[in-house]
This record gives sequence, C-alpha cells and structure tokens, in this order.
Amino acid sequence: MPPTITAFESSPDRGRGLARDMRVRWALEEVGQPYDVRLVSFEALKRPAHLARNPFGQIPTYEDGGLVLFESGAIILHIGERNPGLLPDDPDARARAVAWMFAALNTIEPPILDRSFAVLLERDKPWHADRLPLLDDRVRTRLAQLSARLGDADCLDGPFSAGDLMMVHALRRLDGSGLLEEHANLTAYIARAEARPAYRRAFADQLAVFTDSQA
Ligand code: GTB
Repeated sequence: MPPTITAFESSPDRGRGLARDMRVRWALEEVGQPYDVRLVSFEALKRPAHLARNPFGQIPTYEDGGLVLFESGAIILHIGERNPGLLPDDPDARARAVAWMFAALNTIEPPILDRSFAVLLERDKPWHADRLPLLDDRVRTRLAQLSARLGDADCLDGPFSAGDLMMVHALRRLDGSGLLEEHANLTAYIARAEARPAYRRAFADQLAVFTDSQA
C-alpha cells in the first residue's frame, strides 16, 4: 500500500502550490514514491477523524501502515530518512541539510507568514499601511542573509536536498510581493527548483485537484 497524504479538497490558493501538501508531494516525487491523496474539506479538517491524524486540524498529514504523521517538516524528514535522494549519506552533510530544513521552517518562514497574514487578513485595519513596511523589512533582512550565503551556488549545501525543498517552498509564499526580485540569485535558485521534474509533477497534481474542484 502506498502512503496516503491529505490535501485541501479545494485549495484557497487556487492551485498555486502554496498549501503545504505541495512540499510533501514534491518530496515523494523526488524519491519516486507513489502515494494516494485523501482530499478534505475545511469542515472535515475539524472533525474527529482528521483530528486523530492532526490535533490542530490541518493538512498535510501522512499515513503509512501504522504510522500517522503531521507537520510538513516531520513528514519530509521521515521521507528523506527512509528513501535515498533527499538527504546526503554523509552524516555531517545530512546534519547540515536538516539544519537548512529547520532554518526554512523556523527562521525564514515565520516573517514570511507574518507578512502574508497581514496582507491577507489585515488590509482593512487602520494600522496596516504603517505595519506592512516593518514586516517587509523583517523579510528583507532574512532574504539578504540567505542570498549572501547562497552566493552563486546552485543549492544551499552541496547537491539539492530536503533543505532546499523546504526553503524554496517557504520562499514561494513571497510570490507577487516583489521582495524576492531584490535578489537575482534567490529568484534563479527558486526557478531551478521549480524546473525539477519532481516539482513539476507535484505542482501539476495539486493543480489538477483544484481544477477538478471547480468543474
Ligand atoms: N506547521 C504546519 C505544517 O507545516 O504542516 C502548518 C500546516 C498548515 O498551516 N496547514 C494549513 C491548513 O491546514 C494549509 S497550508 N489550514 C487550515 C486550517 O488551519 O484550518 C497553509 C496555506 C494555506 C493557504 C494558502 N494560500 O491560500 O495561499 C497557503 C498556505
């Protein structure tokens, strides 16, 4: 039996690959592991059957035999540990790839999410215009540091790894903000990742779910 992941029945991003099932799909495609998808509505996320998979009532989840996982970082770490292709064999290189996964989730993504929530949910607040430049600058600080470290390398540390996968997906949430375009090496880094066959298959599959939901 292939593993089963959960994804939105109709994603609010309209198939732009921003919901976090995209990173799990991408990881599974990178390692060549077929998978099934259980589509869930927003209402179903909060019902007991799904809360048993994820106590916070969110996607993505991952089920394989008796194992049930939530948190995209934990799921991708598990996929990387069980399959060749996402984490280096060398223990030190593997530890650094995992550090980049944590950096994506704990250092890069939080200011990106703060900005994204402000744009999505706080546009009508009287303080929005004053707050947005502060949030932009927090993102800018992290992007400048990331850009400096990446330099002209193809990936963050050696060949493409789960660290790059997580980082690129976190950065994609800035699409349309104009902030990524301040660093040509970051836009090229994202474009290289998006050109990977595994990324393209994952993107097409999640887009097909959204397209079908509109039919
Ligand atoms: N830390 C968890 C993880 O990494 O797995 C966070 C999971 C999470 O935020 N899941 C979101 C969810 O289930 C979907 S991905 N939300 C429903 C809920 O909380 O009730 C986040 C997301 C949602 C929408 C867009 N979008 O529209 O662009 C992008 C990303």
